[in-house]
Amino acid sequence: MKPIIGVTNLIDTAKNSYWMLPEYLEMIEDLGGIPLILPVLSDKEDIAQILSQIDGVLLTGGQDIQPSLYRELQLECCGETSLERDECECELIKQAIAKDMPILGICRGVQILNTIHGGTLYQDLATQYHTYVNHHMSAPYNRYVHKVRLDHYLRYLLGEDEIAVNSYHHQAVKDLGKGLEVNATAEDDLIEAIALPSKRFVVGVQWHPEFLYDQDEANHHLVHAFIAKCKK
Ligand SMILES: [Mn+2]
Repeated sequence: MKPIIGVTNLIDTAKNSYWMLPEYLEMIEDLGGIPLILPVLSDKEDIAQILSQIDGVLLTGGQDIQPSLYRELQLECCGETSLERDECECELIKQAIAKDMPILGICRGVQILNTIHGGTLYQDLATQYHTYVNHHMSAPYNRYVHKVRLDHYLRYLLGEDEIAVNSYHHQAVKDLGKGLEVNATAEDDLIEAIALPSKRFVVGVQWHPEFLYDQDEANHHLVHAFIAKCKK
């Protein structure tokens, strides 16, 4: 049986609609899982029941995290937020971690994993983190724009000290949350991946493996390892 991977829904507030980027789903299908787009739920017991039907969680990109969740006021430079999505994902992640379910967070996914553990975010790199590194590339996204140095679990998993990645984010981890380890840093020392070492597989990456896995061994291996951990 293939593992079923719950994929957090994308929300278009302006159009009042839910949507999905096919690359996330294709990546899971190509690497041995069955993707299932998760509804945006608010009831804790409903979330528990949904989690009992899936084997892993993929946290997708999207809106900025509401800064009040990391004890900051929302600055002008912060982008659009979705409290509906934040609240659902916080509960979903807490419950998934409690049952040691594998989680892979991408982009916003690494940011919410850090927030849940008490960490903070840069609300906008352009104004708060002056750097020569391009973290906000334009399409196509299957190109490499900066390198990351790997550490701890990711270095062990990928067997590399350094890999090249794409980069499309205007926010990033600032102060690391409790219990987390930094697993990758960019050339400008920005945190690019985190993991929760006390669990089987809770990893968040700031880059976008869904645009790289089919051309790049490291990202292929990362996502394949996540899906393999989701098998019962
Ligand atoms: Mn980056």
